[in-house]
Amino acid sequence: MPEARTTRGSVEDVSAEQDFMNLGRWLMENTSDKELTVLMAQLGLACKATSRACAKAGIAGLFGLAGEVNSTGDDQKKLDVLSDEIFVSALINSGACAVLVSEERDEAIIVPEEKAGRFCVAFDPLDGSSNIDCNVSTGTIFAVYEKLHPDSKDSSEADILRTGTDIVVAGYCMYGAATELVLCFRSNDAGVERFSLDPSLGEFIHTHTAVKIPPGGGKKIYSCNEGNSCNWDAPILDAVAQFKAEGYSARYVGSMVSDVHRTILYGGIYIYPADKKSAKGKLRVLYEGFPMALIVETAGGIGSTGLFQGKVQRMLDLVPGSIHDRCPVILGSPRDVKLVLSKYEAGN
Ligand code: AHM
Ligand code: MG
Repeated sequence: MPEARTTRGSVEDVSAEQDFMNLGRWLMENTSDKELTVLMAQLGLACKATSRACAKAGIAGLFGLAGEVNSTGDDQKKLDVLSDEIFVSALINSGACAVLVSEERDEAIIVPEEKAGRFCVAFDPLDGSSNIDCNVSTGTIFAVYEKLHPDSKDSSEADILRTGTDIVVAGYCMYGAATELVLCFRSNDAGVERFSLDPSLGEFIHTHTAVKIPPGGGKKIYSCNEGNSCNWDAPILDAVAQFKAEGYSARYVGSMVSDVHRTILYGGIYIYPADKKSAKGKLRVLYEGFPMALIVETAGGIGSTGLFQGKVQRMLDLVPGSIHDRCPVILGSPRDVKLVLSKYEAGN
């Protein structure tokens, strides 16, 4: 008699290890907008290509300067330029984009009519450039908007110079020990979604849904470049002094994606304030401040500018004056952001 074969379970019993919820499948199940699905798939592809470029940079001779200066006056690295080209190509060829803003380009790209779609994307293709050459985590940050008049053939910077509350999808991809993509669809009830790149499959696999900052604020961590403290205003100095007095740990990678990712997962606060030298701070509104603020708010946190242009402001309510405009950034758990904001109130 042949041995009885193991009875297989039903389709529903297939374990998560065999049932891959990859990015493509997740998008198809979670948005009915085909054009947006194609766009997000192309963004995912560009993230994978950038991850690959970062991973093989040493071997391929991709460390070092490209010899140019970008839109905000920083020296461009070879990987800055390469990742910019990867994202621009993927997005234009998606057929879903009308306007593109990249940190690495002075001007917005208005996509030619024959390839244009309904969406506008602002992105920093490889944020944390100072960390590239020593193999410390970097990331991509992006914000997707729908055109003001989706049916119109005309597109301009005005389609993207809007408040952060108009963002349709915000996301970032971290090129760290693992490559992780984090997405936040404004209209999706699920909230902040995490995907990890499985290098052997070459696919982003969905790992966590509705990610939230730990209740109560999580670990006591403050994250800022304290080397700038001699130029900070009194409320930021007071708040950081209080964090230290209360036994907080300092953690600062110097890559916004890594520092914000840790803040969401562990708790605490990330600060890049305005200071005496930079009245608007360092970080860019459209492709650094806004997408991170939307993700942090959706995860239950707060994204503020602190005192900026005469008032304490919710970051997402800003209207950028130009595509590379900057703003101060104070984001993280309500416990810690409220402490900073209380210092501004006390100073009034
Ligand atoms: P970049 O876009 O030129 O890479 O600058 C943005 C980065 C952020 O990732 C990071 O939070 C910040 O700059 C670090 O700045 P600093 O080196 O002044 O601490
Ligand atoms: Mg950058």
